[in-house]
Amino acid sequence: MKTSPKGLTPSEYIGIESELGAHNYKPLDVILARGEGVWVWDTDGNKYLDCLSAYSAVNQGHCHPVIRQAMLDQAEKLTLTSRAFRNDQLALFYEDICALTGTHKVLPMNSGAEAVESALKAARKWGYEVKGVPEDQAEIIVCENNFHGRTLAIVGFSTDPTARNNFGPFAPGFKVIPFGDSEALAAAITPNTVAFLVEPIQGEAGVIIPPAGYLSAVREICSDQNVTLILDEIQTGLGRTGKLLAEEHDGIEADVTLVGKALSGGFYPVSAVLSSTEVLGVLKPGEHGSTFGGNPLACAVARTALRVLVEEGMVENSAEMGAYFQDALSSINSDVISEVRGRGLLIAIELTEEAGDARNYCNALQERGILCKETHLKIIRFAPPLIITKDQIDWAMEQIRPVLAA
Ligand code: IF1
Repeated sequence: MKTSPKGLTPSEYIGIESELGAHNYKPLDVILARGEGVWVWDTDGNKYLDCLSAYSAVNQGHCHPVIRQAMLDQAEKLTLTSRAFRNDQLALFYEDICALTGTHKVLPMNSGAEAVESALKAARKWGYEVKGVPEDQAEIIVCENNFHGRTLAIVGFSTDPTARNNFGPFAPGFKVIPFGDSEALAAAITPNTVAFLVEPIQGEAGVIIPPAGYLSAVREICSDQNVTLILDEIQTGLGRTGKLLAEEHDGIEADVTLVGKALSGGFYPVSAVLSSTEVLGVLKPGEHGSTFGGNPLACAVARTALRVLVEEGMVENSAEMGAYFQDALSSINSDVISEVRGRGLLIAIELTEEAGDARNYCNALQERGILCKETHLKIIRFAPPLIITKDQIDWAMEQIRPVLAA
C-alpha cells in the first residue's frame, strides 16, 4: 500500500482520528488529499467523482482557480479586522450579493447555523418592535424533519431524535408543523407568530420536494398574517436546484433568505442573512455580531464565488445537467429503486424495503470511483459540483447502473 507524503497509511489516519477525535461522524473510509473540479483524489492516488460536493458547499467545483486566486490575493493584503473597524471588501460584498439576489440588507456570518440563529434573533426582535408582540411571547413556526444546523436553539426544534436527544433543556417559542402543508401553517399562526422558517426543499430529510403551489401558498399566508417568511437556502441556494435561489421555481420572494455553504465555493465558512424587508433593520449596534463575520478574506472569496457561479453559467448548467442526470437515473431498470427525485443537481434515489441499506450502495459506488452519501437508511443523494459535464455524467452512469441494477 502506498503512503502519503507524510507517511501515514489510510488505517493510520483512521486510527488517529478514532483515538483523538470526537466520534460525531461516521465517514466513508476514504482519505482525500486533493481536489480539482468535480474530482477528488485519495492518499493512494485513486480518483473519484465527488457526488456530494461537501453538502453543496463546493458547487463551483473543488479548488476553483479563480476563487483560489482571489483568496490568495486577499490573504496577502488583509484577512481580519473585526467589525470594530471597517474594511475595504465588506461594502463591495454587500453590493454584489444585493445586486444578484434583489436583497436590501445583509448580515454576514460564517456558518449556516449562525445564519439561522441570526435570522431567528432578528425575527423575534422585529416581532416585538414592529409587529407589537407582547414581551417574550414570540412564536416561530418550523417544519417536521427540518434540518437547519446543530446549535442548541436549532436542535431544540428538530424532530430528529438523534439530533436532539440529551441536549436539552431547549429554548421555548417554537411550534412544529408538517412540511408541505400550507393549511397546517395557516392553522398554526397566532397573533404572536413572528416567523415561519422552512427549507424550499428538505435536504437532510431526503430531498423532499413539497407539493406544487406550497411555497406560493406559504408566501401568501405569511403576507396576510404579517409573519416573516424565512427560507433556509443554505443547501438549495446558489444554483444547486437549477436556479440561483430555489424560491425562483415558485416565483416567490422570502422576507429573509439564508445562504451559506457555496457562498465561498468551499474555501472558507461564509454565510449571510439576506433580508428584503426591514427585518434586519431592527438590529442596532451591540445587539448581534461575530468576530469573523464580514471579514475581508471572506468577503473577497464570497464575491468571487458568486461571480464565477454566474459568469461561468453554473446555474444554467445545474438545470440542464440535473435534468439529464435525473433522466438517466430514472431510466435504470432496477427493483431496488423505488423513486428518483430532485431538482437541478440536488437528486436522490430512494431504495425499496428489500434493497438493503443505502450505505452498502455508497460503498459499492466508492469502489467504482464515485463518492456519495446516504441519508437515512434508504436514500442515496447525488449532488455533484454544478460544473459537471454530460460526458462526466455518462461515465458516472456506467458506474451507477451496474451497482443499482444488481
Ligand atoms: C453536517 C444534511 C446537507 C443545511 C440547511 C443549515 C445548515 C445546513 C438547510 C447548517 C447544513 C449540512 C451540515 C452537515 C450535513 C448537512 C446536510 F445532510 F444534514 F442535510 F447539507 F445535506 N441549513 N447541512 O443543510 O449549516 O452550520 O453546517 O454550515 O455534517 O451536519 P452549517
